Amino acid sequence: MSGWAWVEEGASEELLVERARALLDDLSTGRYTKPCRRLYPHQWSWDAAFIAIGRARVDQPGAESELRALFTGQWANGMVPHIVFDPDCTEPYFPGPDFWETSRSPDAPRRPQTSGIAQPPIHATAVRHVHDHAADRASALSFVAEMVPKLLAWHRYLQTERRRNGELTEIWHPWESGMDNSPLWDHALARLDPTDLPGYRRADVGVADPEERPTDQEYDRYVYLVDRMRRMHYLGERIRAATPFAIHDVLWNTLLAQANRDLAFLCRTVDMAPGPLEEWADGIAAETESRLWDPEMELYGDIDLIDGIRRTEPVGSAFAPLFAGIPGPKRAERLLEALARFAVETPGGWLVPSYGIGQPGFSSRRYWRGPVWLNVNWLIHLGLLRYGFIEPADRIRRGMLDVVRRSGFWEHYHPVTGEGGGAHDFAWSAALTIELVRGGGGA
Ligand code: 2M8
Repeated sequence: MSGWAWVEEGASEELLVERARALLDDLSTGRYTKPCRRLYPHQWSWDAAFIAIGRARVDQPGAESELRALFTGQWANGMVPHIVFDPDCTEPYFPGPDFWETSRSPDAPRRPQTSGIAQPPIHATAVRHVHDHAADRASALSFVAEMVPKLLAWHRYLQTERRRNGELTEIWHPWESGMDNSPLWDHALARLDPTDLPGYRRADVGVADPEERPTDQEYDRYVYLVDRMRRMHYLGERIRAATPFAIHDVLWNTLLAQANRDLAFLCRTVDMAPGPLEEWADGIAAETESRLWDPEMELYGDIDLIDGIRRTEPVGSAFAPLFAGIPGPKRAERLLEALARFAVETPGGWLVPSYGIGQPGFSSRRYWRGPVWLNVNWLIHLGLLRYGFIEPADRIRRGMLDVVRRSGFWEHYHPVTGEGGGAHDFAWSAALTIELVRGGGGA
C-alpha cells in the first residue's frame, strides 16, 4: 500500500472533510443524497443513516432532511423500506418499482414507491447522533419530536413481524443484511431452487465491473426470494411461515439492540415514556450472548432458522456486538484478541476486511466477500472505544483515514493494497470520514 496518494502527504484532515462535504453536496438532490452517481441512483435505508451521521457534524438541516426523506417511504405497518425510489431518476436500476410491485401490499405507500424489504435498523442511532451534535438545539428537538413516533412504529414492526420466538429478530433476504453478497448467505442460498423465475435483466453489471458484483446464480436467488415475497403480498405472517430464507444475523440484531436504547433516550428527550424499548434491547443482548456466541470459534455467528444451525463465519461484522456493548469484559477481551489476528495491518493502522483473508469464499474484489467497508470499520472503532480499547480503536481510525487519503471515497477497498473498488465517489465513505475527523476519535 504505497506509492500513490489521493491527497498530498501531510495534507490536513480538514481537507478530507472539505472534499467529503463537496462530494455529499454533489450527490444531493436537495432532498436526499444518492449513495453514488450511477450504480445506486435512489435513496437507500442504511446509507441514509450513515450519511445523516456524517452530515450531522457539518450540515444539520441536511442531516435532518436525509432521514425525513427516507421516512416518507415508511409503510403503514411501520417497515422502513430498503429503497425509496426517486421518481425523477433516469438511471437504470434493477429491481425497480415495477418489479417490486409493492402495490400488492396493503401497507405500502402509493407515493413514493419503495422496495418491499428492509435494511439494518440503525435509524434511531442516527437520529440520536443528529440530536447529540446539533448546533441548532431548537431544530434538533422538533426533529426528534417528529421522528420519535415514526421510529416507534418501525421498532414495533421489528419486534412483532420479525420475531417468531425468543428475542432475536430475523431477516428474509441477503439484501436486508446490507452485506448482500457475503459468504454468510452461501449455505442458505445454495438450498434454494430458483425455478419458474420471472424474466429479468440485471442493471448493475452494465454499470459496474461484473467481477466485483454477485454472480448470475446468486442474482437468480435474490430475485427468487423477492418474487416469493411479492406473491405473498409482503404479508409478514405469511412470509414468516413460508420463507426458505430466515436468519438471526449478528449485525442486524446488534444494531437493533443499540437503536432500541437510542430510541428510549430520544423518547425521554421529548418527555415520552420509552415503554418496553430497553427490555427489548436487553432481550436481544442476552440472546446474542447465549445463542449467537460461538465458544469454539470465539466469535459471534448467525443462526439459520430453516435448519436451526448456527454458522460462524470469519466476517468483519462478527465483531459488531462491541458496538452495542453486548459482550461482558472477558468476552470483549477475547474478541479484541481475535480482531488483532483478523484485521489487516496497513502502513496507517488496521483495516477490518469483510471476510477473512485467504478463507474459502474470500475474494479481494467481490463486494462483501473480502473488501474493506468503512461503515463496518466505523462501528467496530466505536465498539472498541466503548470498552476503553483506545489504542486499537485509534488504529482502525488511522487505517480508515489513511486508506481514504490514498484512494479517495470508494464503496469499498482492496483489503491488502487499499485500492478502491465498486462505486467511486461513494457517499457513506465520505460521510463517515467527516464523522471520524470531526468526532476526533470519540462517539
Ligand atoms: C448494496 O446493495 C444493493 C441492493 O440493496 C445492490 O447491490 O444493488 C449493498 O452494499 C447495501 O449495503 C447498500 O446499502 C447498497 C447501496 O449502497 O448497495
